[in-house]
Amino acid sequence: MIQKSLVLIKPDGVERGLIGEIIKRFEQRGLKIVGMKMVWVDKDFAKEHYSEHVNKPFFNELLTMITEGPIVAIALEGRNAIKVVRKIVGSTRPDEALPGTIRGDFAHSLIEGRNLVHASANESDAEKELRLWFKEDELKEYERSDEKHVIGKR
Ligand code: IDP
Ligand code: MG
Repeated sequence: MIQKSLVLIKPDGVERGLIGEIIKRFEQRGLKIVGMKMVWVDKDFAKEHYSEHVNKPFFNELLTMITEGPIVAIALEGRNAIKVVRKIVGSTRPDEALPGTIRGDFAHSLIEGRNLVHASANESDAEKELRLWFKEDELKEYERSDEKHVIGKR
């Protein structure tokens, strides 16, 4: 199934100069970038994005972390993109993330919720999150020249 997923390079990823390194990993895997922008969100927007965590003890810390600097928001498309993207990102806790994953290669602890990236967890989250972060005309349709090999027939 061809899916779209939302990835956010969180403020720690941007401030550490890892934008290119992170995007490269999705791009080289054959995932197509269909939307991308840099945004600095406020707490109200962050509350909406992380509404599922409103009752968690780390919610306030999470809001502070995600609003402390600019974020790169990326919409990715590919076959089973939601699962594939989560695999590339790795486990939530960097101390559990496997080497070879983004969190496993560039972090080792979850200080103040820092783990470099966000990735949609499932189809309904992906739909909701893409609607929140991107206007319809900010998502583009085009063909990558390697689609025959990395995606196959739709
Ligand atoms: P995910 O980003 O891997 O989907 P979630 O469980 O949805 O992980 O948590 C959302 C975000 O909240 C995490 O990426 C991380 O930034 C932060 N977070 C999760 N658990 C904790 C915690 O125990 N302490 C502080 N921050 C946390
Ligand atoms: Mg999550």
